[in-house]
Amino acid sequence: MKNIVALVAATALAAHGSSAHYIFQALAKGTAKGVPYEYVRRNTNYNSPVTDLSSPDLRCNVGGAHGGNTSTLDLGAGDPFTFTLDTAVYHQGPVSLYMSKAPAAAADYDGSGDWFKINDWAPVFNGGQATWTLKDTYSYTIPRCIPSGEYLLRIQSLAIHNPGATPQWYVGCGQVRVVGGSGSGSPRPTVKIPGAFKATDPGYTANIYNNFHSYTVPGPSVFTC
Ligand SMILES: [Cu+2]
Repeated sequence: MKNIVALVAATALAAHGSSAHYIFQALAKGTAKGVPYEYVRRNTNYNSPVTDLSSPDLRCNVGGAHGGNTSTLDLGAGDPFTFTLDTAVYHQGPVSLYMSKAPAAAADYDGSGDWFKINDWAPVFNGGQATWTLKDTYSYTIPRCIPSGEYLLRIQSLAIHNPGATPQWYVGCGQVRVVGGSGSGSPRPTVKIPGAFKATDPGYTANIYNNFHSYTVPGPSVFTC
């Protein structure tokens, strides 16, 4: 068993050094794949992860603090949307969706306000095996009850494939204008980013190769209408 664990770890390290990582590049309405960087802020760190839990880059990736050349996508409350990557996510770990309402235009917002979570793709445990949702597209819907307005719509892959090493965050932010929202209140619970994720979070320190039978995705609980 030890040898299998060592082999898995070595394979993960090899993959890490030799092949491309992945970038959340596109956002579109429905299940379309979208155009890279039309509605997703362009990052400047190629496909490298963010690893510093105290960095503002955790919000929208390196280079994603503002949306100068990024358009804002109109979505109705309740509409489906899809994020597409250049390469499918292949590091094990949860994928999560967050939103944060901009004070005015999404393009001008740095994401320093309140964030709420709208979905987790957590592992499914079956017969002692964990299955992660590792894909090149992630589709979900805008909650019907949130206030109309402009938001950052953030997707995150937390890579915990290499226990003992620093986990990696692959993140991207789309800019959306939500119309027809029925909610006038503020979705809860909210967190700040950075700040939402701690080095002591069980979902951050988990060893997915050793006695892995349950998992708690880092961050706040998922907001539902
Ligand atoms: Cu990697």
